[in-house]
Amino acid sequence: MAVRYPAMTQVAKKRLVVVSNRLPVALDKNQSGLLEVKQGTGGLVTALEPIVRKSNGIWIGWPGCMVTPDVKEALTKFTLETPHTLIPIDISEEEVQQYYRGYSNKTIWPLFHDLLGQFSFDLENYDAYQKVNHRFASVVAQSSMPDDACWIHDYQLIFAGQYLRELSYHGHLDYFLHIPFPSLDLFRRLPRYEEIMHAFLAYDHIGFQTSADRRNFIGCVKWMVPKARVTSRKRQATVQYEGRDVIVGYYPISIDFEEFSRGADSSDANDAAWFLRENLTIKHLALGLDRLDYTKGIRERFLAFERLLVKHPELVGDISLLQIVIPSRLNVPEYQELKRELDFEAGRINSTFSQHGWVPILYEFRTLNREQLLGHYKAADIALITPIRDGMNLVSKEFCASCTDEDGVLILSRFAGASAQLGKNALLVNPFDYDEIADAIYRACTMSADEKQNRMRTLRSEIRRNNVHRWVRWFFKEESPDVQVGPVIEQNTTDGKTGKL
Ligand code: GDG
Repeated sequence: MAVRYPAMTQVAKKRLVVVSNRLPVALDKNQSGLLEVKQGTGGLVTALEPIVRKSNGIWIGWPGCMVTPDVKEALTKFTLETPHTLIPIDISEEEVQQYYRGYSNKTIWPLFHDLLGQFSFDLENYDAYQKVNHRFASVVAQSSMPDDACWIHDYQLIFAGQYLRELSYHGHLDYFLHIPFPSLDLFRRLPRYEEIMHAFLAYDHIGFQTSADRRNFIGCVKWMVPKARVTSRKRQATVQYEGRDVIVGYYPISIDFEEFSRGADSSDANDAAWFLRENLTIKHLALGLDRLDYTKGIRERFLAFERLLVKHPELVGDISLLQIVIPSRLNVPEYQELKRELDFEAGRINSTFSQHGWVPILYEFRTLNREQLLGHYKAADIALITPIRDGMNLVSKEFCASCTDEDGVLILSRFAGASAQLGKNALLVNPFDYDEIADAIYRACTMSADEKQNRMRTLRSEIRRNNVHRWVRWFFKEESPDVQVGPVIEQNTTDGKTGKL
């Protein structure tokens, strides 16, 4: 008979132990050379930080640097001022190279984003990945109690659950994958895939971003683990494996809608938006905002924007693409190469089309502070979000939440997880189809105010309802989503036809 670990309900009543590659903080030296700990940014932090605090919980992760005595001291001091505890994991420079830049980012990341061309495998990196996962598991085992709710996150820590089991951890283990899960045909290219699959099945509850990811995973289980018995219900599948039940569901991550909406109406955000538009003489501002990553389709977006200028010359001088690229993984050669490509394409397009007082692509390689981020969302008429593949894409949701005047248009890739939820009222595009993107931008520029408002109002109410707080409750089975969010939805394609994914 299948063993059932204690069911994870009422998460608020349990102490939450969140485990992720990075701690939710950033460490920086101030002007006097003293280490300062600041709240980190990004979706995971925004989503989980308040919940970990509320449960007096623990967050276990790598601080992004060696755990020296002054790092420990700074983290302890920070922890004393907050109700939750941060526990740093020490990872050597060589391990960062192999576990993080190597196996996590050269093997799993490209494969899971369907990009076989970027994918490579190295046994030493795989060994280091397992070793570091084991270290995470040991720290979790030492720091948590069986009654805690232990929630492990993302592709860097697939093996942590299995090692916890080997360390005789009997508590309930939850896992959430933030990136897509590939099809069987791709997953089977991963050397030693049986070991990875076995590691996944050590968890009690696995969450994916979309129903397509869950379906891919279940397809792999059926093919690779013939001994497993799978029963599927509407939103959830159960895998019976080695005498245990593993629940497999999908829970599209979201954002704190109210915080973005309120923030976008603040005077700071409005000033930042005004400042941004003040010196631009254009009618339409399209915004791209992405981490430097080849999955985000930034180069393809530049080429699609170039196509727009050729196809619709009446927009020359009237529209610019403001592309913010946030520096990321700069120690990985592929990312350095991508940066060079982007610099080249932006330069080439600008030198071809620029006119006195107008530049087609405003390209900035930097991080924005919160007010600037909100100001950029607020100032933009169009969000051009065209990843080649993306687990969810929070920027698309943040843009809509910040669009309090309901006058913005969201252009979204069909291959972003968010398209399953937002596809009806966004203009959906294929990131490789430059003509389709060009036409969608043209359509956004010529759309009536009424249509913009209807679309944006519906997008905002969808995100308001299914916000990040609901995502957490939904993951822990305390609440259901407000609507059916699966990939089989009616979608308005950019030419107005209706199609099914
Ligand atoms: C992974 C998956 C999935 C970005 N630049 C600045 C800034 N950001 C914040 C955004 C947003 C977050 O970072 C980026 O989230 P995304 O979802 O767009 O992308 P990934 O970083 O690739 O995240 C993704 C996500 O996990 C969550 O599950 O959606 O598919 O790849 O929140 O606002 N924030 C500030 N300044 C910046 O310059 N303050």
